[in-house]
Amino acid sequence: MLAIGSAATLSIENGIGVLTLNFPPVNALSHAVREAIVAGVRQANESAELQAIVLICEGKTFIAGADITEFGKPPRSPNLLEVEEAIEASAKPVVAAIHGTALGGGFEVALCCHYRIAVPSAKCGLPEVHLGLIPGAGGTQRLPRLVGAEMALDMMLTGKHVSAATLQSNGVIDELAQEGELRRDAIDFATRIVREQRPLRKIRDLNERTMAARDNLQMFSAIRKSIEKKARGFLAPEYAIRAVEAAVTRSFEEGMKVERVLFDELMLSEQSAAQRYVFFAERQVWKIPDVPESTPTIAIKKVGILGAGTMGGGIAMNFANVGIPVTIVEAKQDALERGLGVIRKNYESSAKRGRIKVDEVEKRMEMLQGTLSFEALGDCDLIIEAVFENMDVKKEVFAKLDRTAKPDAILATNTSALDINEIASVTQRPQHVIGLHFFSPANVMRLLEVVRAQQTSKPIIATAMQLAKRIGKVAVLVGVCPGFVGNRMLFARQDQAQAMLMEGAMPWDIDKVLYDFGLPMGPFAMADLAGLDLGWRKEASSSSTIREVLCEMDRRGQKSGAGYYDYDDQRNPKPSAITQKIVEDFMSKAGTSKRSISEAEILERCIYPMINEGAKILEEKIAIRPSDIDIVWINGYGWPAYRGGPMYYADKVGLQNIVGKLKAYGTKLGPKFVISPLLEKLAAEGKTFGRMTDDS
Ligand code: 3H9
Repeated sequence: MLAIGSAATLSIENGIGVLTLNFPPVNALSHAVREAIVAGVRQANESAELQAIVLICEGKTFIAGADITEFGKPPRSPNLLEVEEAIEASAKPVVAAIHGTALGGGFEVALCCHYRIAVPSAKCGLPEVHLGLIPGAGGTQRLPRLVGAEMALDMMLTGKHVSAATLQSNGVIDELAQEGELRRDAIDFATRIVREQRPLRKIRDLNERTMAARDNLQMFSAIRKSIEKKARGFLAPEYAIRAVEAAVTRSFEEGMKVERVLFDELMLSEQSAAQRYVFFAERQVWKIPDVPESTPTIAIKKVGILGAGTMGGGIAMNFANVGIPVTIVEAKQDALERGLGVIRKNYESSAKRGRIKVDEVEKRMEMLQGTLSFEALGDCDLIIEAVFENMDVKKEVFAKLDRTAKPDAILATNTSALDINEIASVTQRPQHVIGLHFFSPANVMRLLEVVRAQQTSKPIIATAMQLAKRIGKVAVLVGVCPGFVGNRMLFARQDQAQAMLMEGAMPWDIDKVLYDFGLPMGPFAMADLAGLDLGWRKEASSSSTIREVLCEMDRRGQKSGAGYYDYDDQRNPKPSAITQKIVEDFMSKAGTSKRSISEAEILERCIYPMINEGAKILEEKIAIRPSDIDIVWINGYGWPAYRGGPMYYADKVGLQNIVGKLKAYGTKLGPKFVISPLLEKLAAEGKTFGRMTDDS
């Protein structure tokens, strides 16, 4: 066996050269890996003993893409295109042997090999879109030549990982290997290729599918239309479409040039920089300084959920989806049946849309056991309460849980704002109490705020984080304060949105600015969606706020056909003359006069107080790091990933500018508004949140 640089070895078996990359953690195409591939292919070609080459990887995966940490640094030769040229031009057939995931540049390298073999569990994908990029090493030109423009674009626009079986049926994977026997089967396959004198198959030369697509160019406008809503504001999806259009309408060489120009432009864009930041931020959240990876965890074999309402039901689905049995406890039979009925309907509609297999509906329902008996929670390892959001109710439930649950069970609350220390205080085991704040709809939203109370033990935190990963959530560990991270910042924004109503901005003026900024909706549309009557009681209502008046008029939001907005049958919102009149009446009662508020002011007064609150959250150590706050906002509130999250955005605007504006808005921000000392300090020292820990 021959060492090829620091990242690979070349060994010879039965006349086949096995070039094995070994570059943990994911065999990314760093400089060392690129060099090793070029050198390995050259040496194999020079050796008279060898007749074919197998490119295979050690560790958990085939090449997972270009090395993202190298982006933005000066380029070093050989670049990826040179690596691919070396493979494609090899006089001896090169076989990619794939396990784990071949992603981005890794998949593109595989597409330059003459043949591909994969184990059944392997997956391939082009996830560059999540980094604000398009495939930049020929993926946009080669894949359409193999699978057609439509499927190729589907992979590029979704970034999804496609199974080896599907790819085999589409001609991307030539052979499936036996699981666990990839090396043996790849050598075998290469030997057959040599024996049968198969040609050096180059995907770049296959033009049949792209030529055929020339008769169907309207496909591209249909694809553009289909992604309009999801891709709003993002550059990369449109660029991917343009690159594939070039694959269809131009020669391979010209298409490659188009891809390069588009890729380079995106690489230099602010969007990609932000999305690359998000990539690493999403991986940081799992790292908790005082809870190391070695912390022992508790096995969660059964989960109990208290409450079968919207939240409880949605939470239960997360566990059923991964095969963890769930006991759902309700107080009344009809509520229980209603809750289970909603879950079944959700699964059935997923099956109808092809998101899950039809037989999965029953399999998942079988994981859920509904009961009226509180005692049935006695054998659960984790119990999550999702009952009415009221401290007295929660305390009563926790005292009862403490008596019922087994001694080492985790007791979790799904409260979105209440003091978990107070809830924990009624139990004999506060170290086992934790917050698991799911976001609605709980079976869909990726975010989970894991709330650490004063006495929550480290194994309980480690277990919660591990479980979150298992159910596919992005978990962010936060501390106890009203609203935790996400809602606390949301409250700061709502304060200003309400204040601006009283100065003359209408709900739709404010919402439009935030929508145009890239958020899925503004505060008033969001309130209408959630229901204005959340926490409202008719008996206690005294027409003292705009919201109360709206509820008193049965304008309770989307569900009642009207709220801040008027809604048609399709729930499309329209500015409402009634709401406008209510707002104006409130203004005249308060003696305030209407002024024109610029879009810039609306944006700054909505976003900068959130950033200020984020800074206070860091000061109080409620969040571990600024990027954790960004992940909360991206995954829980739809903050556009291409703007990197509120704290990242703050750094781009400049903290001095933000503090300056907050000071200039002065009393308009309200008498209780206080600028965070941390924000002021960082601004005064010319620092950023991103480098806060390095510098301050
Ligand atoms: C591209 O290829 C562009 C080309 O088209 C054109 C170029 C010219 N680079 O996710 P994990 C690190 S763009 C550097 O926790 P998992 C990651 O930060 C690229 N580092 O593991 C983490 O580090 P740490 C297209 C990378 O098992 C560690 O590896 N490719 C890269 O849950 C473990 O990662 C992608 O976008 C990378 N490419 O998931 C694929 N990838 O331990 C991105 C990972 O210090 N990667 N790291 O926190 C993934 O999707 C997942 O990492 C993968 C494994 C599915 C592979």
